[in-house]
Amino acid sequence: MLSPERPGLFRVLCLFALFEAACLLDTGMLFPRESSSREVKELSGLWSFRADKSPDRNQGFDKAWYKSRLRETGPVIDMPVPASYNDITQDPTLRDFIGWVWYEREVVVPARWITDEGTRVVIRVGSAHYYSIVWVNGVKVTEHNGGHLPFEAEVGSLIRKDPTQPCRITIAVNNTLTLETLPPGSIQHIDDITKYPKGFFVQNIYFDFFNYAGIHRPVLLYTTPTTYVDDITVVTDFLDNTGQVNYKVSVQGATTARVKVTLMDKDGHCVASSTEPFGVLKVVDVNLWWPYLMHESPGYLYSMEVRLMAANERSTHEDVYTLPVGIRTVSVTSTQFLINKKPFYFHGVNKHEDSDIRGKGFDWSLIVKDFNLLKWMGANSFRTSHYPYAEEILQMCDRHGIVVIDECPGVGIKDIRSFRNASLNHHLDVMDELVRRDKNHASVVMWSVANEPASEMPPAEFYFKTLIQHTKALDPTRPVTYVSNSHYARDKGAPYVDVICINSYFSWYHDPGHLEVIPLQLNTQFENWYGKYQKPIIQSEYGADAVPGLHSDPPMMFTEEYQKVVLQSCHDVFDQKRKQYVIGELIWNFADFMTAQGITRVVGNKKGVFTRQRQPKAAAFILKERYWRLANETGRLPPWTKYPCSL
Ligand code: BDP
Repeated sequence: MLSPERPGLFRVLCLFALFEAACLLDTGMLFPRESSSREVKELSGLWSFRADKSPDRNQGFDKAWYKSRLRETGPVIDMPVPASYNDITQDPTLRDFIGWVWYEREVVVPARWITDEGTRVVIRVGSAHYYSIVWVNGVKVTEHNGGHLPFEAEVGSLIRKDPTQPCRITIAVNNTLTLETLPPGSIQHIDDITKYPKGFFVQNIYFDFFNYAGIHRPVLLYTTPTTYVDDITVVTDFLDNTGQVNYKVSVQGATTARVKVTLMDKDGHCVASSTEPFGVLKVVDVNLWWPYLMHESPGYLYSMEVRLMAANERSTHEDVYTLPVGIRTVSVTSTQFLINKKPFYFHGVNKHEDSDIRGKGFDWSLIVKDFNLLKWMGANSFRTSHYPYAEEILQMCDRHGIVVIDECPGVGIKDIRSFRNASLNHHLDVMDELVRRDKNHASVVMWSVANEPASEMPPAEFYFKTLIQHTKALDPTRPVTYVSNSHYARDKGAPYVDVICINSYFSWYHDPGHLEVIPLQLNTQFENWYGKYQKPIIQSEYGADAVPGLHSDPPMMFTEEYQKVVLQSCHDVFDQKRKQYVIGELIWNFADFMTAQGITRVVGNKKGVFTRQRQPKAAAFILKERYWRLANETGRLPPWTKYPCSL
């Protein structure tokens, strides 16, 4: 458990542990940023595309499609990157495709990248779902197991081999989920030819969102010098008015290099500096990073410029990387969640990366719209249900002060075979990748290792104990949780989490239509969990489906009125319990989203308070009123934000 009591010693220990943990990972995964020493070339746009519809989905490998231009090995179509491929065409077999798809793009690389041997050229894929293999000019450069997280490879030597040729990038992506993937799934072949066509198979999944696939986030080429800043780790603290930035810079490509670290405020003034690769920067009269609606200037970020100088016999290289840094602390007691030593109440949402046509494809317009809606409704937080979101989204959270519970793709761990070592090892690797990617975001205040696993099964105890301890060793500065919907007394992982997160759907999946049971059942739920574990509780999901435009009074399920009353009945109980140990409420869901087809889903899950096109349902106004009231009660707001109607 994180303790606020002995912050000084505790923080120093944490810092060393975090640096040790960072060393266990091979390399860093800094977000690619341009600087005087680094260039970035975005490869977003149209790529050539083909799904391998051969019966075993292996034709692409048998015929080595990566060796020549994709259009020379068969027909191709245009495919936007980033985007899920599923909803781009009118072809139902592509929407529901399972197996390998192939992407290809030729890139003209600046001549200097080729001629200058002192330049490292890296290809980086923001994420592709699920398993990816990357070739450059027919040579395999990397493969990656898992969606939602970035991967990269150095390609300089390959593009230098024949500078007269454009650089041809081929990426094969396979969306098949097995008992050992995260999320898990299983492939079921059905051989009964009296009922199913020959070769019929389905992908079974145990989670409630469409298994969108393809290259979901931007693909980039970027450069660094050959001696470069590979990773930076920061852990922040403060005492009275003085902020502390504990940092460590990892360098690759040289055994000796000089480092200059400069911390600048918003106006570009230097507030602290050092010439050591690790140490503590002290900031007098610190501007802390505060959540949205908790302070008049939320999301304050300093800039930490790391300048690296390395010399060899012939020349001097300089690498410059600038990291945004928010100075804040996070801690947990048995009844509170503290940010900067002050109680923080999560009034926010669960989201999905999901929209029409793009599926899970990265889209700035959608991201900015969603942030505007979050701020409009007075939400101060969200959970990245049920997988890590794009880094650009976390950067927005840092800047706007939106607090994040960062969840890994451990959703739908229901089959007992998914608790075996192979699954656990992969889950540990994914946590390594997630913490490595997101450790420096001020907005990220807690890790969630899973959503609604079968945590009552006997092997769940060892599984979650190992996973949570591993995550705490990776990052001792943040609390760790997983989201439960199992019975409080039988939940095997709860003793190991710092915060209890519970999902429940009273008068929906249980006692449908009986709104009157909500107060009693929700109250009992809280008392049971707190009584057994004495840990703070977040209602991490609650809600009801509403088909927009469906109305009834008295309220009936699936109408906007019913959704409203479910929310209001829960809010009454939250208001009693937040005076005790309930530290947050996150609505399920921010917006309607696509799911697999099934008899309980009407073209997707309709529990959004906004439609999939981001228009408000009646429930959005209920939440807006409530969240602004909570903010006015618990936060320190500037006059212009006091009344939402003035926005
Ligand atoms: C919860 C799941 C979430 C679902 C939601 C629902 O965590 O992924 O979409 O139920 O059924 O149990 O709407």
